[in-house]
Amino acid sequence: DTVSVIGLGYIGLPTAAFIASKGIRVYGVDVKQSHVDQINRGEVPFYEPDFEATLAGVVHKGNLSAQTETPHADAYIVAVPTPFTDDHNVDTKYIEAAAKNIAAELTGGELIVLESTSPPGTTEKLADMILEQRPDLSLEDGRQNSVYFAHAPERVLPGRIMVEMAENDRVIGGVTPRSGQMARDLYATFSNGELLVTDARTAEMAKLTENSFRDVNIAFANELSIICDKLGIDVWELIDLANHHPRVNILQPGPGVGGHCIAVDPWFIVAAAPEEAKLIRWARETNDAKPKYVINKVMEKAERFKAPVVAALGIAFKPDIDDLRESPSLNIVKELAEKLPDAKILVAEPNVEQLPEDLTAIENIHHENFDDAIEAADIVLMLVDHAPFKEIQREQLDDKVVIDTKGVWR
Ligand code: SAJ
Repeated sequence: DTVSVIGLGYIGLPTAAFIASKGIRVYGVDVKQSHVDQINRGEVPFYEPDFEATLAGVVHKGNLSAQTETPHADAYIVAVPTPFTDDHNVDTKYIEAAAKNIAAELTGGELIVLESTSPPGTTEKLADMILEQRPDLSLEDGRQNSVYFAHAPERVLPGRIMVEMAENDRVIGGVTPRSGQMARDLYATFSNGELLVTDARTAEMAKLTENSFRDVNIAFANELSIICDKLGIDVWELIDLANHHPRVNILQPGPGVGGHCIAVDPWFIVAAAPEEAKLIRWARETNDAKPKYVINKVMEKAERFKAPVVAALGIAFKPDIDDLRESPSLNIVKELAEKLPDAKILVAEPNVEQLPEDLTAIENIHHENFDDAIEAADIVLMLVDHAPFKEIQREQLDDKVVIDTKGVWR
């Protein structure tokens, strides 16, 4: 049996490597030639702890290879981005492109699994797209010309992919009963988790629900942090205390919610049921408003300095990763530089060698190691609780104005 994984990003590539590690021949497909070349050399094009050895192993054994053309395979896994448009609707252009390429290869009997996070109904739409191009194929179970569609949303946490890819339970939704079973068999090759089979729409909604749950809980924490600021209460201590209750588990406040999932997926629910999804929308807006609150706080403190030096600690979207995409901290730093043209912003991000170009292009932003940045600073702004920042000594902060969005120095 052969498997083709379409889209070799944070999710597609580890999935391809895990399946290949079970001795199944996997063809990875990606639009980016440089990405394909890198993978064929056994190199991981992004940072993920402990993944490099697994990838190199399956590539050198010949079980995984990458290419830009979609080949014929017995099963396809589609793991392409599903970004949202300006009006918060899903943009399915990458799914459409994958559908077109897969459709041309099908002969009947194949399984096509959508892994990309998608609004309810997308897997059925993918099936429609393919059948439109290939009216000779059928969606009915058990015919010679049948093709089978399922949704199996990924749930791995970047940074813990090697563990979670193998151990997480998976929700698997078939468009038909047989397709759900076939997808379950495919995932059973590499997953030790429970494989829970349902229909495709429920599986799509389950993924959106999980990330919305987290978003709503973080919004609760972020709102609490603003309330506590006003009331002069330490929100970190408060949450710690409340979480001792056996049925309370509040997440942590911060400078906002970033990444490509939690800040996106709830919008798919809102778009599907705009009248009904009130709390989910409000939570999203609460988290999106948090960076503004942090910026205002810095501006307020900066008033007493003529040309303040601000040490901004961390611009990744969460701790101990190098991923700067959709990062609230990065946006805070950018906007501060613009709003405080006389200030000098010293950005410390130990997980990257260079700041991204859109930051280096700004005159009053400089990359600095965190000790020197703090030393030179009037205002120390803690944005991401990276492990090395936890080693910073209290004495280094004497005489500084400290704004700690992560409760590192409570
Ligand atoms: N954050 C907080 N407070 C917290 C936890 C997180 O402010 O207590 C912030 C982070 O700093 C970050 C954002 O939320 O900016 C998202 O980080 P995250 O660690 O919660 O999640 P992601 O985006 O890395 O991964 C999530 C995971 N989903 C859930 O935990 C329900 C992961 O399992 C999913 O696979 C992933 O989304 C995805 O791809 O959907």
